[in-house]
Amino acid sequence: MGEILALKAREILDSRGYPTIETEVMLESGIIAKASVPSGKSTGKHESVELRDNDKSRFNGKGVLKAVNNVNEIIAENVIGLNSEDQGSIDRLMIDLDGTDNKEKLGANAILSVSLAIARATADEYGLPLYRYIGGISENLLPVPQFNILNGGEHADSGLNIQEFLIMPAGMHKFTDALRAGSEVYHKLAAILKQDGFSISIGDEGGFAPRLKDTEEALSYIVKAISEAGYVPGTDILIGIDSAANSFFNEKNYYDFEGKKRSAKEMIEFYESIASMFPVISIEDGLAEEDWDGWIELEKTLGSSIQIIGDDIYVTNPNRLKKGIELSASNSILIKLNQIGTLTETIDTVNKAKHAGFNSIVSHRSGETADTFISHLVVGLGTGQLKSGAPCRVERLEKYNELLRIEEELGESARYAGLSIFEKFLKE
Ligand code: 2PG
Ligand code: MG
Repeated sequence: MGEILALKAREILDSRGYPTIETEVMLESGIIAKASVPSGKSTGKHESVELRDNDKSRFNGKGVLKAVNNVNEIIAENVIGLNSEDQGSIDRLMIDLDGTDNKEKLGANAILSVSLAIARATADEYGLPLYRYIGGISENLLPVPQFNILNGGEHADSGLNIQEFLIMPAGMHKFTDALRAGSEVYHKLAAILKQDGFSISIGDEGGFAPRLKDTEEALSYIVKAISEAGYVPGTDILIGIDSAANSFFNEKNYYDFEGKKRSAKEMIEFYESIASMFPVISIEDGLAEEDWDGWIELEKTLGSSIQIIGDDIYVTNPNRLKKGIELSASNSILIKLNQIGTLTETIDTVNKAKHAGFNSIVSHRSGETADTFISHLVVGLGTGQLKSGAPCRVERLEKYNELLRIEEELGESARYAGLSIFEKFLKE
């Protein structure tokens, strides 16, 4: 039962048209499952290494044939014959085979593609949906989606410093209704922007990328779109941002934000002011990845009423999260499988976060494939929030559509995380 017979990796293209890796695993029973890995653009310095060929004659250096080869030769040789149910020991074996702290030898992309394909094959072997295999019989929590409807930063040429403007239909009663609300607001926003003469071309994650003046103007448009779509901002639909502040943090230690040089303190004051004007309840990467003192201050100032999410600062790494917990540097963490590189380590990080009372937000990357692993992961781990871009572009929608299927399958037992996930921030 569950013996791994073969591994086969290949190079495919992601949503930006750049190479990434897909791996197929075959079990003795004849079950074949595959998984592919996404790729970030605004990456954290401490992420595990995405191994690229750097051979300028192919895909301008972005090929992943070395990673493919590492699966087909090195990993296959060591994993074939093992029992696929032993996820933890197989992941550990790959970490040891790599032997580096950041998976730079085999590539986190190579390792993760195997880790995820093995989990998926094992779920199939048991005849279980993947979320059920990951989470067991008690996990039935559908996440609040974070829809990125306006794109800026490194994901678009809108000129906006903030990378992502997110709407979160937490006030709905079902995931299905949340997806509908997201779509309705998204299309309403398109209509309003168009009417005001702005472009409705889209960025990497499917959100619009109009040349708006600044954060305040962007948030005003979003609030207007929510209301005009028939929803109540701050009650039905909450707002979040991902500043991805590394992208405007200057090596001279200041934030080059909206035409002004700002200290961490001034950035925090800025966040306070937008949170007082708009129903902003979630701020991701408000400060840069190494600005620990700034983060501590941010959490101290806003952490009781705002979900303060660390992405680039933690890179889904249990050790960096441990430091964040000890220092009280935030109250939440973004979870990206490919930042750390195995399913086991990702689950470990989520468990540590849960234990510390942190919210965990499972996330896509800006370069995606059609793989829906994260939809199953978020239900399996019951974290209650998923960020997967706009309700547009099929690589984003596949994640949301898979959640519709899961909600349907769970039937009466499905629960929607809804406002409960934000309760601790709302009661202030
Ligand atoms: C982020 C992500 C996903 P990227 O910063 O949260 O939205 O972007 O994948 O480019 O790191
Ligand atoms: Mg981010």
